[in-house]
Amino acid sequence: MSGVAVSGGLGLAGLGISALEPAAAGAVEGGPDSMGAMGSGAPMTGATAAPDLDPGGIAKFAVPMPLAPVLAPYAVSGTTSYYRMTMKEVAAAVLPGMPATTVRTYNGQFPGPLIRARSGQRVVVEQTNALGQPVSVHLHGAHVPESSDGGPMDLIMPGGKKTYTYPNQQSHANLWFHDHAHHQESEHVYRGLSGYYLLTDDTEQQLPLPSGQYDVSIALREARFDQAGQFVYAMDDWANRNVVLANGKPWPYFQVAARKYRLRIFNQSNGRFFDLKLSDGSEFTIIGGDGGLLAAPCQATVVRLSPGERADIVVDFSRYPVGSQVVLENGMPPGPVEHVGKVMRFDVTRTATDGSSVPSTLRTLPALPPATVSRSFTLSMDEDGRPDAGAYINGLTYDHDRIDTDIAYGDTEVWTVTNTNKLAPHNFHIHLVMFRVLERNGQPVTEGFETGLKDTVSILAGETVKIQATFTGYRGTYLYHCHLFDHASMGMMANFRVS
Ligand SMILES: [Cu+2]
Repeated sequence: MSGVAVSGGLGLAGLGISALEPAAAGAVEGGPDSMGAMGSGAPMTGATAAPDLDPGGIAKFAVPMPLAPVLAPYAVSGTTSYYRMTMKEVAAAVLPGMPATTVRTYNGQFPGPLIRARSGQRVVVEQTNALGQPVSVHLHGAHVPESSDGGPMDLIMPGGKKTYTYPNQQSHANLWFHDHAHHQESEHVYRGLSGYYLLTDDTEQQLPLPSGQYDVSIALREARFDQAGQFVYAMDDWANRNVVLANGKPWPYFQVAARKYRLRIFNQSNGRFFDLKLSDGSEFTIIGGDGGLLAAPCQATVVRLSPGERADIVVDFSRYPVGSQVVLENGMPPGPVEHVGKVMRFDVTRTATDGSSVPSTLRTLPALPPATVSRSFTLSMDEDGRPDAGAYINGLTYDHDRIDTDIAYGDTEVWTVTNTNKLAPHNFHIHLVMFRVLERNGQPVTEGFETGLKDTVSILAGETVKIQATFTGYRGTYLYHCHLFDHASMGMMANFRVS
């Protein structure tokens, strides 16, 4: 199967993942049989003494989805824009009718602010750590020097500052930034440390795609709350995070005009995959992924996003009469379908003119040079329920001092990456470079969502992907890892060195 079922079924049969099923009344769905365990068997519930908030107690489609707050530079000099952010804990109004939730944020925003950048124009961000823990800021999908990559040991200590420089010597892409402090990234991102970074260029700007108020960024994630409305965090807690947040609100609604919208969807979850579809099953147009626009748009009824991935889609709401409501749904387990099967709702409230269109050609992708090196990687984790479950790449947990893969500067390599687990889904993210997905399960990837530039690729239990990347631009030590933050924090991460 391809990574995205362009139409028809979700293609999960044979992958150890059953379809979403309604939960027993009042029960929190879980257990290894309910769906592909995201991890190590039995759900972990011991993180807090407070009982969980029943997701059914949170009204759906009751709060509006806010737009991502745009951060303005504090200075611009030549082609460089300067930003400042302070990482701090704040109380955010997340759950309607509940006490505020304590979250860890960039600049007090949950999720973090949105930076707009342009290819070839530098962005400099001074980050101040006003949290009580060490942090590291990684700009996901960015082509940057090692010193600004936000490595797991390149920490900003409490009270400290670090200035990150993003050269933006790459084409347009929907990037995002998040914490990457080793062993801490999972909890830090879960508690709120993520933000948006839209990089644009002339190629993208010249297209007549929906723009302005009709170009909307949506960050999705999962969460678990206690009855006081506070986050409950436990490592590898795949079975219990059954609340879906869009731009920081649970199952929000968003009012739209009956016309085309561009929706840039970010999966900022720790561990949740989404198979996104519209409740009436109708088609939308996929125009891009992690690394910007596809060469050509494709029609789809579902798009799969594993944690870290982005989808850029155009939905034409003109097909719905004013007064219609269409739900963005999720077809990917685990969890009770009445909760995790819903994401947000679009309410068509007005008409509007629409001068936008989706051209049949969006961009020219870089040619694939011949590869000179081939490597193989296995992703695995303990899924027998042991309490100290580990997660591995080629059988090893992450060691900051170990170079796992030595790469000659400029080389083009083909990496075959296999998820050897029986249940747990993984994905694969490489820092520094964008890659191309050549094959999935031995089948060439020739159409659809995964044909563009990628920095993260989903790999369900038993799946194998073959990807190709050219390692150029910067020398240094960078990471590749599973982007289920829990798994990365458990050790499914490794170093490569370009020299
Ligand atoms: Cu994983």
